[in-house]
Amino acid sequence: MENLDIQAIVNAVLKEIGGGAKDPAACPAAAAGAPAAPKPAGDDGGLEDLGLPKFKRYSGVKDPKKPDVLKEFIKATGARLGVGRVGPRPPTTPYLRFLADHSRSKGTVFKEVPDEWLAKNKLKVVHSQAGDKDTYLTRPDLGRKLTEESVAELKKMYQTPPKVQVVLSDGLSTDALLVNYEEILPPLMNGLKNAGINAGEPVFLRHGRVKAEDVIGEAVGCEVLVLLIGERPGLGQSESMSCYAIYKPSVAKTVESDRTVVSNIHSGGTPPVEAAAVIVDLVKQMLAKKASGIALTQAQA
Ligand code: B12
Repeated sequence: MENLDIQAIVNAVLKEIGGGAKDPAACPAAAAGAPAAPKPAGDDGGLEDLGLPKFKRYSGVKDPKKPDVLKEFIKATGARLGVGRVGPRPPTTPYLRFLADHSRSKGTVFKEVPDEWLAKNKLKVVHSQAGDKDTYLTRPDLGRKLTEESVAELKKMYQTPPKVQVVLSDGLSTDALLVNYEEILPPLMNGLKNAGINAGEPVFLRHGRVKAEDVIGEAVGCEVLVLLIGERPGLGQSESMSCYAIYKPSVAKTVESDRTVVSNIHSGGTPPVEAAAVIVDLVKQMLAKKASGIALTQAQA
């Protein structure tokens, strides 16, 4: 079948879906105060992007007993509440949204941080022992170690150890780094500078896991290591970043409870600019108390 024929059929179906509920009372989404099902973008286009914020609050419950309560529930969370059903199946809009979110999550895990982006941002690159994405995903242990060359390079680069070292890593979400970078890194580095804290040039760790920060910290010899890494994506949030900070990182001595986590950094959670301020304050606390993780919490009590 010709492409044009297929497009004509798709457009006819989309028109049908979009033109369905003319009476607002007959449209459960409108009744719950949530946006109605997406309309076709036009004769030459398909559906609007179902990842748009307006479709996150979709309600498909027919004749809700308490529309106000339902509206509040839906407003309170990004979880897929009250999407409705058509017989035993989910309705088309939430089903397509699920597929869209799922592919976005898969995409961000498998995507590589482009070399051009690293060059543009003048980031020095170090490598974990996971040589490619497949190895990274199937061998978490290799993501926690650095190649010998990278360790040697770090030792050479930081012969005079900085007080603080910032490391960026793709982790489980490349988009988390690409999307949040410009709003988190400059304010973080400026904040450290303004606080009179000597920070080394940030480096990028490809295919990194959290524990690799111990290896890098030891090689650099810094007092505090701040790792900004892509979080495992969820079905609704694929651009979230975490900060795992540690005082005096050491491969042999560091335990998980020594790490302090600032999670959920993205525009819909803790905005990256705000997170930068939180991290600067955290670093100050770590340097003052000479501790991180649970030891820091105890020292602050
Ligand atoms: C996956 C996950 C886990 C997995 C980690 C397994 C794994 N190998 O991936 C499991 C189920 C084991 C886990 C356990 C815990 N987790 Co958890 N976890 C997550 C999650 C969903 C994603 C983390 C991620 O993407 N990391 C990035 C990838 C690249 O890291 P990784 O190297 O592959 O894996 C390491 C990290 O995930 C790290 N890690 C995971 N959770 C935590 C929690 C703490 C406090 C620390 C220090 C490290 C840590 O441990 C892994 C091994 O080194 C986040 C939610 C989020 N939005 O970030 C919560 C999250 C980080 N976890 C949290 C908590 C509280 C815990 C536990 C303390 C729960 C408990 N009471 O036992 C434990 C502590 C585990 C630890 N390492 O010390 C909180 C941290 C809150 C905070 N700010 O302190 C988060 C933010 C969830 C939440 N919203 O409450 N977790």
